[in-house]
Amino acid sequence: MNEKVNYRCGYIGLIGRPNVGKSTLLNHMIGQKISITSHKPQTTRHRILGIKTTDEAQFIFVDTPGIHQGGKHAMSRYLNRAASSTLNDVNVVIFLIEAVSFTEDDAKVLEKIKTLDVPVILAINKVDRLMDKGRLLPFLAEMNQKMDFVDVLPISALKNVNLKEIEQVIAKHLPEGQPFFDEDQVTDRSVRFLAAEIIREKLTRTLNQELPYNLTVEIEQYKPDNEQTLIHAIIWVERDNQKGIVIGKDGERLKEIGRQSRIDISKLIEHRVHLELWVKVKQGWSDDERALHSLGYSDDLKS
Ligand SMILES: Nc1nc2c(ncn2[C@@H]2O[C@H](COP(=O)(O)OP(=O)(O)OP(=O)(O)O)[C@@H](O)[C@H]2O)c(=O)[nH]1
Ligand SMILES: [Mg+2]
Repeated sequence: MNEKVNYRCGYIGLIGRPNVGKSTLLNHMIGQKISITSHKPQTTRHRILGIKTTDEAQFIFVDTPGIHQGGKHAMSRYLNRAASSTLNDVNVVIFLIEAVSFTEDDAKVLEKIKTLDVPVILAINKVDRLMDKGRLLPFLAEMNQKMDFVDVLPISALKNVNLKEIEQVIAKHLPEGQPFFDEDQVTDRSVRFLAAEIIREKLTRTLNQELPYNLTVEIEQYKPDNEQTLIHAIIWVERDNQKGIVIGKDGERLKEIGRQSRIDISKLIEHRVHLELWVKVKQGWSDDERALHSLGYSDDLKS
């Protein structure tokens, strides 16, 4: 491969409290759905890379779980750890907050960011929801006092506002270097991992309140052949009554979750999918370090 002149390449950490729109931003920067999203906090559970390659630079975005307070629970600790450890491995940080509020959780995240020695861009997301645009200017001024950000940009990840601009700002701060990944590679994760995440997204969006936090998805079998890809997935819940809720009356809810998942997985792998879902109970899995590990919640970056 020819050496590219003046090329830039580096890692950009998307950091912020739960639900500010980190995964939405990753997907919209890449122009492809890689990381799952929902209106519930703590949707993202793993670090995941989204890679965008242009003629000038390769942007390697690192989506992270939302950093939050508390965290005695094993899953909660795992999420904070996964996000915080990312901070040490990136060249640029995008600190996401929402227009126009700065919460206690945001302050906690800022504390962590302040200890770093990398350029930090503050992105004030969801400006599309802001009815009174006049509130933005004083908020920007207030945020500018918090830290010496290399730039502060109001954005809407969902409506693609200022995303080109933020890309230009990031590019200026990436180190010079050759691309790490092939130009057509968009993520570091396997399709098997992405399939499990798609199923978890449908569950998270469908089920109410606490239930999404009590479940995880494990792909037991993933077998592509000429006709179709056969996927067997287990949805692990914590209690018997949760199993009933996921399955729904006459199995209708599970059927619908399966239908939506199959469509999205099929689109992703561009192949017909035969999907079978099983719901099983593993008591207390989310507060048990060993169970977490065996279900793929370990601190390394394997997919
Ligand atoms: N109106 C509006 N909604 C947005 C915007 N960006 C994200 N959202 C919504 O905010 C919710 C949370 O988005 P996510 O991208 O899942 O947030 P996250 O920061 O990744 O959350 P965790 O993974 O839980 O930490 C979803 O319902 C998104 O559709 C935006 O620019 N405008
Ligand atoms: Mg997320």
